[in-house]
Amino acid sequence: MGFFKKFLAKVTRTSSVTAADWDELYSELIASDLGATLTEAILATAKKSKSEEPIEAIREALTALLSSKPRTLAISETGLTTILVIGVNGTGKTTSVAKLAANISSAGNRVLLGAADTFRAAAVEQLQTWATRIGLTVITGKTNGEPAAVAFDSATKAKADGYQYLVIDTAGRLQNKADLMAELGKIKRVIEKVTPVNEVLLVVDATTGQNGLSQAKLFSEAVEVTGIVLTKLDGSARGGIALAIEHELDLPIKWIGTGEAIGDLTPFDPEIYITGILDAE
Ligand SMILES: Nc1nc2c(ncn2[C@@H]2O[C@H](COP(=O)(O)OP(=O)(O)O)[C@@H](O)[C@H]2O)c(=O)[nH]1
Ligand SMILES: [Mg+2]
Repeated sequence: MGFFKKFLAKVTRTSSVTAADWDELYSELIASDLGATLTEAILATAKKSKSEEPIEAIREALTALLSSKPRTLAISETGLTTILVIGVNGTGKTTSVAKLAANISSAGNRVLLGAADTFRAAAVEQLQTWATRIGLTVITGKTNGEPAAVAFDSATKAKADGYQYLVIDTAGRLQNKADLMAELGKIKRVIEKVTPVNEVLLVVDATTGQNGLSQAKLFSEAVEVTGIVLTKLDGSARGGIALAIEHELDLPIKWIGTGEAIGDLTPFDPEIYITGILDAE
């Protein structure tokens, strides 16, 4: 991060910005996974305001690009909050389900887990291992069984036993994209026969850059996504993808993943994020 650092240092030191400086900034922004459209919009703002306070102007321009939708988890009126976690394979769904459940349960809530990725036995085992460590119960089904059946069983159990939260893990791969999207729609409808789905969190791997943006588009066309969990921001990711997703899809990033451990999940704080991008404090 800190895409603007060199540029801003130059702008503050000298009164003139050369064409080469703009080119350099352009390349920096593109390399940060912001995408061309967003990069051009930000540059236009920066160019207009170079004689004033460039940092503040850019900070405002960046803030305006973020979604204004709520970032805190929706809370159910029925007493049971249900969270469906979706996304492409390997993005960090199962890990994020465990991290999120640990976070919610350590705040004093009763949390039930649903292992609706029935396509790989390893996925169920992975969630069970996490659940044992954090002391939670997981509802599972047969390998290659109906994911929607596991979702239904989880919802029924959560409601009957007075749980406050239900977090459901799903599969990221099926025969094809259409099948996956149809399956996710079915899972959601089946849960809704028992209890409302309050959050559909899409997990996006920040290291996949602009590809993460395409995934977010695809999933949000199929299901009503309510928020993003942006994982692997501890790696080589440049983090610009967060801004691109927020701006282009108006989807709020609710959580960020910053490592493989159970505690490596933090609520997304736009101010800290933008300060990180500007690296100006
Ligand atoms: N560095 C890092 N690794 C992560 C993060 N989230 C998940 N992972 C790793 O990414 C890999 C895939 O995660 P998994 O939860 O199995 O993904 P799924 O296929 O979407 O369920 C695992 O090795 C995780 O430990 C993160 O925030 N940072
Ligand atoms: Mg998984």
